[in-house]
Amino acid sequence: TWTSSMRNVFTETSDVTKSIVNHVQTSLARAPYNLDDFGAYQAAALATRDNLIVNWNETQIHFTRKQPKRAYYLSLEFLMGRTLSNALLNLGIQPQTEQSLSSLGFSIEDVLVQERDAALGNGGLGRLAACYLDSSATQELPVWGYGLRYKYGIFMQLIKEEDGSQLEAPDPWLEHQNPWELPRLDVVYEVRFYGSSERLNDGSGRAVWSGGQEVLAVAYDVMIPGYGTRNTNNLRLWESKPKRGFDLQSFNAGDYEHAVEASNSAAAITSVLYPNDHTTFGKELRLKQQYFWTAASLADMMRRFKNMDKPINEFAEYNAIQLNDTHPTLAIVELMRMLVDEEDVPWSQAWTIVTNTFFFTNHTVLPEALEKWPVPLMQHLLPRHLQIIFDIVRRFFLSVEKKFPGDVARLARMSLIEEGFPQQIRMANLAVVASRKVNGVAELHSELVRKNLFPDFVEFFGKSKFSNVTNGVTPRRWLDQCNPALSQLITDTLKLPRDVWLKDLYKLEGLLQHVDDPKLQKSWAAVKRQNKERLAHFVEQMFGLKVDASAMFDVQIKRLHEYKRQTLNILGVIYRYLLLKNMTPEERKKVNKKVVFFAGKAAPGYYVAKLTIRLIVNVSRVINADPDTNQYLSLFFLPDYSVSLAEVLIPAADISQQISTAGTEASGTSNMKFCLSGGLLLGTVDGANIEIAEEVGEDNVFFFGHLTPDVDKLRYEHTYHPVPVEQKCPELAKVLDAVSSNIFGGNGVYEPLLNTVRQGDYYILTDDFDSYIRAVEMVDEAYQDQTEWIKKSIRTTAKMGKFSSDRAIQDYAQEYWNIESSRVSE
Ligand code: DL6
Repeated sequence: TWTSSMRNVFTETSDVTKSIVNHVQTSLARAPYNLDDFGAYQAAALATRDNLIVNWNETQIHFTRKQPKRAYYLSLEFLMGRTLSNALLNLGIQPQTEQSLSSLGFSIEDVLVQERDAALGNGGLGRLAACYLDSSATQELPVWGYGLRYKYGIFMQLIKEEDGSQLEAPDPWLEHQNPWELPRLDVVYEVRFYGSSERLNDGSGRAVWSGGQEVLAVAYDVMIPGYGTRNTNNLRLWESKPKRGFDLQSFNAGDYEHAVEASNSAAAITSVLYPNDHTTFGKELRLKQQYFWTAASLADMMRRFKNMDKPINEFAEYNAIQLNDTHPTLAIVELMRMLVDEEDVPWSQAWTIVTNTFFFTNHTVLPEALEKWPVPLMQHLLPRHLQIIFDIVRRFFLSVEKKFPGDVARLARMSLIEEGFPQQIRMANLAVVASRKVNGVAELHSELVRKNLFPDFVEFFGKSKFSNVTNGVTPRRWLDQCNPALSQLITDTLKLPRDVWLKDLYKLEGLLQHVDDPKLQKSWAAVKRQNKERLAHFVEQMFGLKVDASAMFDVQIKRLHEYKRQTLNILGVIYRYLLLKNMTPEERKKVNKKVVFFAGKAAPGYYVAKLTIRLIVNVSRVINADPDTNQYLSLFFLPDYSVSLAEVLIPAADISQQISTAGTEASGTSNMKFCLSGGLLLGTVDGANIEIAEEVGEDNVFFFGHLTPDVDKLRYEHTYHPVPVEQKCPELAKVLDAVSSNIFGGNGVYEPLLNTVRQGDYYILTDDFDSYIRAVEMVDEAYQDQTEWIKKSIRTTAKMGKFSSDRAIQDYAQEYWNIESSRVSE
């Protein structure tokens, strides 16, 4: 198999042991007989890393020699999670490491959980970037990621004992040395901020930007191993550093504060990840982060390109840059600056290069996420870039005017500058104008991007510039690693080596011919049960409460947001609880037992989302303590949601809730992960749910709710012809009243949350509640017939081929970037 042909530094168990012991004694300077689980993790990580480094080096040499076209994935977020188990899997040395650790007296499970998640992301967008890196390496594509090395990742979420609300604490994930990165102190670029920009007025369009603050960007390389290949790609993360340690003059004058000011301000740039997804705040530090990262990344790409000795006008033939949302849009302006000011390329030629290099992915249609930057802030921080933006605007206006003469309203809509006080730069418009292609992340979303977000641009540039790449997830982490028992069962059933179907996920379809096999059904159910027991055990340890693994496990895990409608779910749980309370003990016995799980973080400033968490926690406290009902319904909010927690929750779910208001969830990716582990989908006709249903068949999903085209009309009615909730949806009104009546405590604290439903109801809960409750009932009914349920579960997993990130990354590679795979020789 491929594992034996890989030229790892070591492949034999005895070599692994030697390497681990060696690292204990040298790198860790510890005695092997006095080692705890954390030390064992560190040593195993270092031993594994030795393999990665060799492959990573070979890969860099291979591509430097070969000089192919490369693609760069620019993302402010990479939500990587843990690395050790993934590296062991991809290197093919998991069994040897397990044996070796066991011979040293450690269990691999205990060792793996010692690793802290690398949580440099908020949610879907960042985790997608991580899946794409895994797939790019696995597909042997020359792709690098570029991001920031935040000192603090996404905050740790604590739940306050007194009132159940969310508390945020910092995530100092680099506290212990991070074995997965290689500091490249030799790869350093200077990045300028502020100062002034003087146009040369020599007809060249060039300018000189000088003065201001200069900081250093230092590279840290994170190795990204492909599965079943030596190819090991690079994720380069930048850390900011002061150019000079401190100001000696101030220091000597005794002004210590001033002496370290500049140094602190430089270090602050990469100190923390902004914890908001779907909202922008226009903060200077965030803009600094964006420019710092794009400038360093482009300087690095340019240096690599120049080493190839090709003429500058061939830049786009060797480089494709994917913009992960609008966050890296300044890269467009920076490349223009470099070409025009530094490389002396005439403007129109530079613009041709730029517009052939960039590709732009939109990840949300929510208006509050569309980035805009105030012109005065840009003028202050990046004066040369503002000039370039205005130059782009001028030329773009001329071309629009030429095509649609006199259409002033259209010009205003399409402008990169929004009028107002202050004027604002519309980053999405800039990204669209300068990119070769623009895509959404699921069919419906891409349609909304064309129709609602950028219709004028579609008319102007033509339809072919706007297309779709449906998201995907890596089956290595999201099936094999997190659900090893199911992976083994699939391998046994398909009678195919694991590495074959894990690299060609369409092979899962082979499960369909065994759906009716009672033996498979039994084993499939047993795997799910085992995963549920693992989760039950985890929850029991955390809460000290028994969890019944024979009950249905119903899971909703994602960022807290009104559009994702965790509120609908919790109101549905309360509805169920009230029903149960009103039943006789005999009636209750007929009810489907259910355990509901929630997890997710709310942006620290998002009041309503935080109230939702508080409500869920307090409802859970009441429900779980109610002896009348708690055998039939229990509820848990698991704090501090992370990639690692998802890896425990997803394999254990019988059903997941994907219940966003139609037309609001661009794609969703947890829906794919649940289905891959055979968890059925209860959801709205939204995002990638639609394509999942197309694949698995509508009989195997539980859809409810209004469709996208209804939503605007309903919102209009809510505003202009409001009907009280008591009249429109009496069942929901009772639930809201129950919360108001204080049975879950709070003394009125939830009123602002309840009022989002009672008044305005932007996310149409009052319109969808009845159909949601009916869908939940249908789920209950379906669960009673366990054989049919298991068949649905097998069919669901079988049809997940399309949702591998390998497919998605090949779409980008072929349709967008035009890059080719190249295997590093064994
Ligand atoms: O494309 C990845 C992911 C989608 O699956 C989610 O549906 C979408 O909400 C999420 N978008 C963001 C928005 N961030 N910004 N800007 O995370 O992207």
